[in-house]
Amino acid sequence: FEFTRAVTRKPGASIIDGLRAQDIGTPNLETMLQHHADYVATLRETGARVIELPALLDFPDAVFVEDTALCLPQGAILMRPGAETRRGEVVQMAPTLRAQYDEVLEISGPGFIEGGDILTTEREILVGRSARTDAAGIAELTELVAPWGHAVREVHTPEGVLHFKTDCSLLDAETILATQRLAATGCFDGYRVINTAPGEEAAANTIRFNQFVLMPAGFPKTAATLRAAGYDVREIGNSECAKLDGGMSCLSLRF
Ligand code: CIR
Repeated sequence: FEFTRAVTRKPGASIIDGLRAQDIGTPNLETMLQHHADYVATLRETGARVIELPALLDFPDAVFVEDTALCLPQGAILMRPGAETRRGEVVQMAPTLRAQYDEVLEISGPGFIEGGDILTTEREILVGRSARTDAAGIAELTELVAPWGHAVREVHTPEGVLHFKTDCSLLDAETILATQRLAATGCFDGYRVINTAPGEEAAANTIRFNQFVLMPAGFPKTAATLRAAGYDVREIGNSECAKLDGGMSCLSLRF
């Protein structure tokens, strides 16, 4: 959770066409831009360098850069999104990562995998199978990261949940914030787990970025729990990204 760099991409007018499981309203670009600026400023406040890429109007979900790659200390791996409309975002991200890393590998298929299904902890890489990430994608990732000394463990994303990390996030070397429905599967046995408050499941997607935990605003019970546990919590507006099933982790690549 200690990072010197992050990559983000500005939301553009086409976000109104972004993918969503359920239509709960059209995202407002102005509001999303404000939230996004607040997010980027908070990352920068930690001293990290944030590379902000321009909006990509041809790809309505391109603001959710996390799904395009997995960034590890040894190198980056370009993903192969299960969502067909998102596959082209990877090519758009590649040059930025090639400029930052000596080694950039890629998932070439036939499997699929999206960054939102991957939780990297100090000891392993957890990958949730989901509607976007399949066994073949996970198998290819496992092979690619083995020479770098990383072990991959396949887990399951709960039914009806977009990505594994929609329901969890890493808070520190051994602590994970998770919804009860995900923690109940036992996938975090051996870690310390803090549960989101009942009714605040959407607070589970946070990021620990250097000294801060960035979490979506509007989940006071979970925020209070995290503060009581000693975390320096920053609440960022997420109302517009939430309409597209997006949250704190989706908005950046961190390394
Ligand atoms: C999608 O359905 O792909 C986007 N609307 C949301 C992606 C969220 N990304 C993430 O959780 N890493």
